[in-house]
This record gives sequence, structure tokens and C-alpha cells, in this order.
Amino acid sequence: MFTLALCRLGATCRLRHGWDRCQACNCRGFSTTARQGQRVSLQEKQVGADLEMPVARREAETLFQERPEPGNQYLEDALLRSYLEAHLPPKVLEEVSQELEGFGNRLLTKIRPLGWECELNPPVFRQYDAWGQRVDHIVTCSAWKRMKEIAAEEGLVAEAYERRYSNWSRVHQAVKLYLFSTASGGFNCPLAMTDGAAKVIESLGVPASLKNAFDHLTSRDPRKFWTSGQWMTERRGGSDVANGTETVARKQPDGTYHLYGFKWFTSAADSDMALTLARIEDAEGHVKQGSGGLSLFFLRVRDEEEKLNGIQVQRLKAKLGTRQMATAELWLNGAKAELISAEGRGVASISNMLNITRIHNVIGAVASMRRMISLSRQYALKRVAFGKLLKDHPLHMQTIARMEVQTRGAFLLLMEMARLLGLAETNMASEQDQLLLRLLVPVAKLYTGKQASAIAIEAMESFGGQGYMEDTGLPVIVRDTLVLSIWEGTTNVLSLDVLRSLAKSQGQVMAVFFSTVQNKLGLASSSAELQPAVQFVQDAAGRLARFCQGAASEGAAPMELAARDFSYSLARIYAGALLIEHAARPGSSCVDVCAAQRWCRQELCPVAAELGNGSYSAEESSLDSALVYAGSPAGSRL
Ligand code: UCC
Repeated sequence: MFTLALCRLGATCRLRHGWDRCQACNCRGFSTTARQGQRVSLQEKQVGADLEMPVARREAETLFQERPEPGNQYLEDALLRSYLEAHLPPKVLEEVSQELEGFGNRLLTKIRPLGWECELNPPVFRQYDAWGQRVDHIVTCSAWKRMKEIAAEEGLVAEAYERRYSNWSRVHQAVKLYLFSTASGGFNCPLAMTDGAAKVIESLGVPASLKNAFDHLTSRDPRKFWTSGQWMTERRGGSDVANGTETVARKQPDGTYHLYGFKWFTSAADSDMALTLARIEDAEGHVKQGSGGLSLFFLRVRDEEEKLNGIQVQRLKAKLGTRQMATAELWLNGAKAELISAEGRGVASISNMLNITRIHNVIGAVASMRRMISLSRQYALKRVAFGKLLKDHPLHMQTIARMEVQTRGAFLLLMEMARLLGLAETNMASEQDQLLLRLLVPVAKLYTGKQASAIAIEAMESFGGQGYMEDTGLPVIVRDTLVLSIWEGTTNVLSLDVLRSLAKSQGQVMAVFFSTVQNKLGLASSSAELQPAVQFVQDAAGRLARFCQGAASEGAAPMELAARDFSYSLARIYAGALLIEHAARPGSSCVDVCAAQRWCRQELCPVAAELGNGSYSAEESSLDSALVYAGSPAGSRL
């Protein structure tokens, strides 16, 4: 009876708001794992009985399937908790765990429903007021505004800059953002850029002119908190920023600049401020082309009277996903701005922002994977097919287990970056740590972006047709995940960034990579059950080292062709070492060991395998074009 009543209530809610919304208003409070366990066994007993129920009676029920309902995300995330237990000092762990449990409750009851409101009420663009005045107003819903307040209250940016937990502050922040991500209704995007802007300002030594902005960006006071945009993309190129940027900056007598140009994608366009690139005009009105002509500017979006700062909004973008968040085309028509980098050092300077937003991208990717698996595994406890629950179908469990292994590798990559970033920001990082961080950011971003897209789609499929239904909320997660391999640098652009980090360090970064992997594997030396996994990683690292030696004599072109496979190899080998390290710690579980073993059974060094196939030769490369253009008019001209 009780179950039935809940089901009915659930059905009504779902029609209005989708699963996640429903979850919060079903008045059940927080589910604990134990209580869920009881419900599951009850459910199992009911399976047989339900199948016996007369068809007419079953058809009369308002709900045919029960929704999956994960509980407190922090409490239900075994890997997250074991990572924190393994790494955080005891006092920090105690405080952080308490806070995260409370945050998990807030997410479940308050924040996730707001996120759903954001999805249902996307921003709209109002260009003119009733009297014909141009206002260019991006109207956002109240839930979106509330999300901004919550982000401040929870210190989702501030945490990283206050450094309450010294070098562990970044791990703490990353974990909060990871929990927040899929509940945030897209607000993780402005937070990524806000964090990135704060990082740029901090790396400049917080100059007096930017102190006010820095205080706003890192504030915990909802009335004071600002978000920032990152306006990089113009019509001629989102990847090739160095050649695609046309915006010019004209110096004013007071030393400020006026910017003129057109920004083609500006995400979270309702932000308070932005960092953007432009070319400074000389006295004759000439600008320098290429990367060396770009400088970095700070600007406020609106002035004290809330009037746009020499900016016109052309329109909002019609995006596949992230629809909760306004992405706009903007004309800069004399926007007042402050030069904040050395002239011509704009790209190098904004790289500090890019590296932070890329880490946020990894956070978003791992969070999406975790959320989809949570929903999928819950559903498997409730959904009956072919006479038994999905969880009792070995093939179904194998599919989810494979996703779990991928997610675990991605999660540990994320934590490793956050750990290294925390060390770097508290002057505790060695030169090797810094090199490793520089390498891992593009590697993790490109790898997890792809993983997340694949897993989101696979997990959607695990719901059958239900997964494809808009009001389940699952398509929203899928859509929002698909952008992760695109924005903040596509997979190929980031693969080239991996090569950039090698070139810049003159190969030193690879020496650090190999020695770090070896150190991590060394921790498993006394574990017999981990030895096969250790062997797989060692073999792969050996093949990668031989590839690197060979590549050094081959020149740039083959290396560029190999860049993606090379980056995947780095990701798989490093994540393998991290999984082994985690499984080798005292008190690890058989699940940790199993995850390490399974991860390491995949091809860990695809670049060596593809080299063996001749994939990077000039002949193969020319055949790529022939394959792509076969049958098209362009094909005959090749
Ligand atoms: O803005 C966007 C959307 C916002 C929404 C984001 C929300 C995220 C939310 C996530 C939460 C779920 S999308 C815009 C995205 N655009 C990009 O990511 C740009 C992609 N393109 C690149 O990354 C290119 O590789 C460029 C632009 C960096 C290439 O520029 P250059 O000028 O051709 O490259 P150079 O000449 O190699 O590098 C110039 C300098 C060098 O320093 P120096 O001169 O000292 O040697 C490089 O070492 O910049 C340095 N540099 C870097 N340093 C370049 N990249 C980096 C880096 N990643 N880290 C450190």
C-alpha cells in the first residue's frame, strides 16, 4: 500500500517535473543506503507477485515502472569516500566529510530541483522594451539566480582561494564541484570561467586595479559574488584563436582601451565581467597578426547603472545542450576594458584560465558518468525484464560494470590533477609535479570528454526506451555531456596541446611521466593479485617509451598524426597506475582490485599498436584523404 501510494505521487510529479524534480518533492527525506537496501529486497519479493497479478489490474496502475532514485551522492560514492580517506589528513577528512554529507543532502533536497527548474526555464533574449528602446536583456529564471547565490554560499570558487585546507583545498573544491555538477542546471559553466578568471588575476599577483574583481569572484557573500565570462571564440576560429581573433583594442587617453569586434560564442553571457583577447592598434591603426598580436583584457559587462558596457547582444545561440545557460553572440562596440597582460602575451596569459576551465571540464565529465551510472544501477534494482530484475541479468551487469571501471579511472585522473594543482598553489609542488600537471590537464580533458559522451549514451541505453524520453531527465544529461569533448578545446586541439607541453619542456615531461608511473606501480609490489595489472602497465609504458624514442627521430608530421593515440596512451597508462595505487593501499577492497585489473586489460598503449599498423606513415595519411573524399567531386582532385 505504502509503495503504491509513493508510486502514484511519483507519477504525478514526474509528469510535471521529471525524475529529479520528483525525487525532491516526494517527501521521503534522504534515502540511506540501508533503507534503500530494505526497499530493494522488498522489491525483489514483489517481482514474482507482480507477475502473478491479473493483467487488467496491472493496466489500471498509474505507474508501470519505478523511477531510479539515488540518495545522498556523497554517501553513495564509495570511490570518492575511499579516495578522501586514503589521502586527506585525519582532521581535514573529518571536517570535509561532514561538510560533504551536508552538501549531499542539500543537493538532493534543494539544489537538484532548482537545476531542473533551470532546464525547464531556459534564458530568453529580450532585445527591445515595450517602448522600442534597445535593452538587450538576457532574462534568466529565478532558479538560475538562486544557483548563483548557492554557489557563493557553498564557496564553490572561494574554497580554492581561501586555502583553508592548504594544499588539499583544491581537492575539496573539486569534490564539491563534482557533486554539484549534474545538479547545477548548467551553473557549473559560469563557475568554471569564474574560477579561471580568479586564477588569472591571482597569477598576475592581484594587481590593485583587479583587487575588487578578485574579491567579488572569490566571495562567499551571495550579494557580492560575481561570475566571469571567457570570451575567446570569434567567427574565424574557436580553436585557432591566434589567427581567428579580429577584435581590436584602441587605447584611450586615460590608459584604458575600447574594444571593437564580434564574439561568436560567449557562454554564461549574463556574467558580471569577462576576460577577452584583442589586438592593440598602434597609432596608425595597424595591428599585429598571429599569437604575438594578442593581449588579454578585463572588462565589466554592465556599468553601475546596469547599462551594457559598449556591448550589443546579437542573439542567443540555439544549442544542442547546456540550454539552461545563455550563450550569446556579442558585438563589442567600444567596450571599455583594461589591459591585464603584457602586450602580445594574451594567449600565454589566458592559458591560466584555460587550464582551470579544462579541469572543470573533467569534473563535469566524471560527474556525468557517475550520475548516469547511479541512475542506471538504481534502475537495475527496480526494473523487471524476462522475469527477473535487471540486476540479475549478467550481461546487463557486465555493461554497467564496464562503465564503472571507466568512471573510476577518470575519477582518479581528476583527483590527481586537483591534488597537483593544490600543491602548485601552495608552493609545495616540485618542478616535476608542475610538469606533470601541465601534461595531465589536456590529457585528462580530452580523454574524459570522450569517455563521458560514450558512457552517457551507453547508460541511457540501459534504460531501454525510457532513457530516450525527455521527461525522465536522462536526455538532458546526455545533451549536456556531449559538449564536453568540444568546448575548452576539441580532442584534436588538446592532443596538439599535449605535444606543446612536450616541446616546451624539451621532453622532460615524459621522463617525469614514466618515473611517476613506476613509483605508483612500486606501491603494489607486495600484492600478488595486482601483479598482472602491474605487468600490463609496465609493458605499455615500455612500448610508449620506445615509441617516444622512435618519434624523436621522425619529425613533427608523424608525431602530429599520432597525437590523439599518443594522448590516449598517456591517459590509459596513467589511470592504470592510479587505479593500481588505489587498490594497493592498506584497507582497499576487492572492488578496487577488480577495477584496476579490468582497466589494465584494455589496450593501454594504442599509439604503439597503431604505429605497428603503419597508421602514421605519409602513405597512410594520403589514403585517409582518399577514403574521406571517395566519390565526392573533391576526391578526383586529390
Ligand atoms: O570559451 C569557451 C567556452 C566557455 C565555456 C566553458 C565552460 C567550461 C565548463 C566546464 C564545466 C562542465 S570555449 C573556448 C575554448 N577555446 C579554446 O580552448 C582554445 C583552443 N585552442 C587552443 O588551445 C590553442 O592550442 C591555442 C589557442 C592555445 C593556440 O594558441 P597559439 O598562440 O597558436 O599557441 P602557442 O603559440 O603555442 O602558445 C602561445 C603561448 C606559449 O607560451 P610561450 O610563448 O611562453 O612559449 C604557450 O606555451 O601560450 C602558451 N600556452 C600554454 N601554456 C598555450 N597553451 C597553453 C596551456 N594550455 N598551458 C600553458
